[in-house]
Amino acid sequence: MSIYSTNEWDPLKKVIVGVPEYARIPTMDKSLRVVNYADKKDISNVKSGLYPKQVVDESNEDLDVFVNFLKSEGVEVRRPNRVPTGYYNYCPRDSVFVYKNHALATPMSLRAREKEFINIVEHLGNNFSIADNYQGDDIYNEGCVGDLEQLALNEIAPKFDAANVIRANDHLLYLVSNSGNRKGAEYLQEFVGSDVKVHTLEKVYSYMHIDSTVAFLREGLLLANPSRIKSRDMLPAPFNTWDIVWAPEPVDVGHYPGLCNSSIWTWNVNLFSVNPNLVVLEKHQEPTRKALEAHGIECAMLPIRHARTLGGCFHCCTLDLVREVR
Ligand code: ABU
Repeated sequence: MSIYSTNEWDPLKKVIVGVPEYARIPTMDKSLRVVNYADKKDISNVKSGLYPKQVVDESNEDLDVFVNFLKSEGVEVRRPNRVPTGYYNYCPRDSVFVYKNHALATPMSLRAREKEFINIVEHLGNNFSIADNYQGDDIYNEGCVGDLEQLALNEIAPKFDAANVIRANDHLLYLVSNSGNRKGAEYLQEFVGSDVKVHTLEKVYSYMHIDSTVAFLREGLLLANPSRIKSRDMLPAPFNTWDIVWAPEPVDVGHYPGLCNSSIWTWNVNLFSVNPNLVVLEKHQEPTRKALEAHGIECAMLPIRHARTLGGCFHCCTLDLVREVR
């Protein structure tokens, strides 16, 4: 089977691990302005262009350690093409949604990322489709700049990054935020069909992606970011009856000066499950390790120095292709 995965925790058999070469911050356009920088009134000091060589070299060192660990666990590892691209090939999670044996290149929120899937497509099997991606400028809401109550994407067409979604078999959790609108959730619901339910999480975190807010650890157990999920009632059913590990404050390992693409919660909530009893966690996150071990989850503590610089820890920089069929 070339791809098959329906949740975030079944035993991992095959995965794509991102690459840092040619990672860049694109030149400012309307999409980047509202999706990535809605919180900044003044963007005159936002850099664009390639990330520094030090970031690329150190990320390669760390990802090599991660890849070797996965291989030692019997996982087949694939990598994106190491070629120039509009944004990067570091987070394959963001561009392609895998469910059962289907892969969908989602209608990504940033223009510079619309074609990113091309650099992993050879690993996605035959059941691969590309969502129509609306091109009009009127999808972007400039009113969101400086106003967290407004989101970056107008509801005139589906737009979402694949990392706005996490999977729990017949139930998917979709974050409505700057990188995914409600129309995107409706599109996803049609894509997965009526046997599966797409639940939306709203007014929780307006910035990017769900995987620093909630992580599914196994059936009935999730890790939640207490700075965003203030009580279990904020989660839709069935997740509001699951056991919850409240993520401890992360240990902030910092970022490259002037380059930071994610919140501190990337360090711990953005972990990656190898199986229901083993996750990969950033090596300084001892408080989170203790919290997970209390639930019988072992943690492989690995380095990933530029998780905040590049905007992704172990969940973001992977895309699970095959998890063992239950
Ligand atoms: N790409 C996930 C980053 C989310 C965050 O900033 O918390």
